[in-house]
Amino acid sequence: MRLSLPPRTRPTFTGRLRDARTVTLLGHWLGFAVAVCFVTGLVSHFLQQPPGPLADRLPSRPYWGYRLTQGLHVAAGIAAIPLLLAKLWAVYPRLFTWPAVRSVRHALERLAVGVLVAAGIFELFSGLLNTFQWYPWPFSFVPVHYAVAWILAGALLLHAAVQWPVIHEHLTRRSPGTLALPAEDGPDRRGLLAAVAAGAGAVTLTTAGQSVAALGPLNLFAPRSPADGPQGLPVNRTAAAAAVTEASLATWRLHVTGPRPYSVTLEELRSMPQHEVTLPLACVEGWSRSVRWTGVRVRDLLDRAGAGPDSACRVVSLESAGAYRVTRMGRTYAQDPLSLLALRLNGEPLSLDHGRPARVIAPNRPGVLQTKWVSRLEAL
Ligand SMILES: Nc1nc2c(c(=O)[nH]1)N[C@H]1C(S)=C(S)[C@@H](COP(=O)(O)O)O[C@H]1N2
Ligand SMILES: [Mo]
Repeated sequence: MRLSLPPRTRPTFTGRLRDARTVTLLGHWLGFAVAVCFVTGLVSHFLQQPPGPLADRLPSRPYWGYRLTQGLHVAAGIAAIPLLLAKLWAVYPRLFTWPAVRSVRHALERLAVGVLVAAGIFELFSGLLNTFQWYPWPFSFVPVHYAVAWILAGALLLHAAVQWPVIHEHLTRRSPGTLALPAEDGPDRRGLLAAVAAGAGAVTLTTAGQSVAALGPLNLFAPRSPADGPQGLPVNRTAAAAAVTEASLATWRLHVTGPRPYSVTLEELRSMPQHEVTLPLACVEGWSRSVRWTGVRVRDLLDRAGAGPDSACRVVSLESAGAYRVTRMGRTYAQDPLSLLALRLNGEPLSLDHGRPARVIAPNRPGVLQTKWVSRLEAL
């Protein structure tokens, strides 16, 4: 245990760049990135798993809302990684503080910092691995990432409160009469901060192309290029993984339940009024892409089953197992004229991997809920 080394063998640190000012500035940036992640993560959580009474009130507009919040979530998380590494570099000498524990209060403070660091590392790296769809752990990503986010937020607030005097002092200090940084901020500190900012900016710009089309050409490191995949759109769960085959489609009909249940063939669906919308598919795993969808309005299908203008629905996929086989579409989404049971993507019939014969596409809705291979709509 390093913390119990006898005094003479403890390392000493002399670099002035690790002083309170650097630590505070880096903490300020990192805190901002973590706050963006936390807020956008909450948005994502509530759109995916709204508490009961809210399910029918979620906003289906702006149609690009989820794309924006999810893109920010992933970009801020990626930017936070170099910031966290720089911050840990700046503070790790404090691990060797001697005496290791001065008082009960000091012990609690150190414990809180330990929780903060562990939760921060866990959130950033589990999120990063999630964008690679790599789950090298035995637990389910979504609930654990969500729960640890609250631990991180609590530990961060506590840390900011305990350190408030230092934060306050270093954030308000300026050279008298000017807005310039204090004279003690020599070229070395400026260089360090500029390097950290450049690193955070570079990793963000070279990955943000996965959700920001204009940054596509700079997309060097993101696991996905949103234009790769059949019909120019990535596939998360393939038809093979979902055990949906051409054969299983041979007898396909869409069943719609409600006061006047009915079922239709694909031909019949194609002869109903078709609508065209351009909507993004915004995947929780970090990529987004806007494409043109053509199909029948969900609300027209529900109407025909005698469901009222306030009805929501349950969407059931042909897929026989899988966490997203059945999803609920609240009233605001089901009644939005942009919500389609899509049959075409960019003018062509859906490929099997994109959900042939029919899939859901709705505005401001997480990708995981844009159900593919739909076989039944149940009016609620
Ligand atoms: N039935 C079903 N639909 C599904 C899924 C699934 O696992 N099963 N995955 C969802 C996820 S996570 C995303 S991001 C989108 C991806 O759609 P795409 O493969 O057409 O790009 O489909 C969604 N629809
Ligand atoms: Mo997804």
